[in-house]
Amino acid sequence: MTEIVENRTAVPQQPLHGAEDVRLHTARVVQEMAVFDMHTHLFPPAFTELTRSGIDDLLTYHYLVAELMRAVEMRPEQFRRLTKPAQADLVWDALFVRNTPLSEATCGVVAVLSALGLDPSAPNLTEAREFFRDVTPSDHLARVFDRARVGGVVMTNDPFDTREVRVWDEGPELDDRFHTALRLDTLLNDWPEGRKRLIAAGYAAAAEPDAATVVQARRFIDAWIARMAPLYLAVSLPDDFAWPGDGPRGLLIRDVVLPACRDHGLPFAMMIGVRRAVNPELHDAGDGLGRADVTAVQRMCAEHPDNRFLVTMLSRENQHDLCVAARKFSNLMPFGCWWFLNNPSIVSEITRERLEMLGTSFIAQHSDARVLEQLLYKWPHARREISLALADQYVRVVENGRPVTVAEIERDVGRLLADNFLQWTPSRQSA
Ligand code: HDL
Ligand code: ZN
Repeated sequence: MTEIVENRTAVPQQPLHGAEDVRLHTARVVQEMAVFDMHTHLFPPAFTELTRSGIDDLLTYHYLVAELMRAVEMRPEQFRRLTKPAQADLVWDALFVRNTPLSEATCGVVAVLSALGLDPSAPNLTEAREFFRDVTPSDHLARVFDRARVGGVVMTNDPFDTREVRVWDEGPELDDRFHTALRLDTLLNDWPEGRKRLIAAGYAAAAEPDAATVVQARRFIDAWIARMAPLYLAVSLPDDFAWPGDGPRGLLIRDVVLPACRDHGLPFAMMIGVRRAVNPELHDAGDGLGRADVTAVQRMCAEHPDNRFLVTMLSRENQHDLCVAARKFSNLMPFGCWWFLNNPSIVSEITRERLEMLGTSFIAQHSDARVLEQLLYKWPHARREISLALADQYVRVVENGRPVTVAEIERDVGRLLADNFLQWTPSRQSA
């Protein structure tokens, strides 16, 4: 990853005085910059049943399932009883043939098919299925990463997911483009289940976490850090998340997770504002959001100055709050336009207010991709909005009387799309 950071310094200084030049070079640099995608649900082929790729996975993405349920007379349970190809055929017909693919998720699939040279106006999936049947997984993966200009991705690794544990038990062949993140939702948000899993894994745990449980939970986390060398520890948190928090979650974060992060030099990523299972019938597609209380983030940053916090919030109404909180705490790094915010209109708004309040000290985006080929739309769509927002800000600087150089644009874009995250990871910390 270092080579991605060092290449930028080779570019000669070219003071840009005119708005048109600034816009041209900003667009070029943003398009060409290799990104480090710091939150995804992607896995390399070695993770077998966890990997998602191809037209059937693209079309059964839970974003599209939610949209399908609005377009057809069908209960989610009926849909789930269909085979995956049958589900994909139904989604294609309902959302792409009998409706115009106007939503971000459907328009994204159109972009993916076009990027792969497939017909996004096809009446069925025959052509797409033939294409994906003939690809060589490793070549295809390399081609997608290269075309999306993704230098590396961070997975979401759940030590409470039996499929994931099985892969690690088999000693998977790792791929240096895929990095790990230790996801702790079950431990922190569902203590009865987390306790059960800790005990099943050989770690004693009391019904209400006590001092002995804290030691065991820390042993569990240390063991997984040793096993997967994560770049950060992560948790998604509900919109009513409070800090200091009572109950198991507050105690485990304070006495287990934050000390572990400090001892291992790892950031703690909090993804705040999700309201799980708003419509349980929709399964993965059934989650919603709520406006969260950003003072919880402020208190954590204030109480734990030696911890570094990566934070993304799910409510559009929390974005300005998060920018202001980041101005108060240098150990707080806002990241991404998460989930329901990953739409061009909102990515534009969030990026602009972040530039105005934080300069380049934030992580502009993560893809959250679950299916490999989604990189071919999530990043182009984000790059476009980031580029337009950044160019407008540079034009303001130039119109106020200070030229910008190409080297500065490259440095700034590198920070927003890769370096602000990489500088927080252990390897960079030790460098
Ligand atoms: O909790 C998360 O990491 C979220 O990103 C969920 O996985 C969500 O379902 C999602 O895919 N959002 O894009
Ligand atoms: Zn995610």
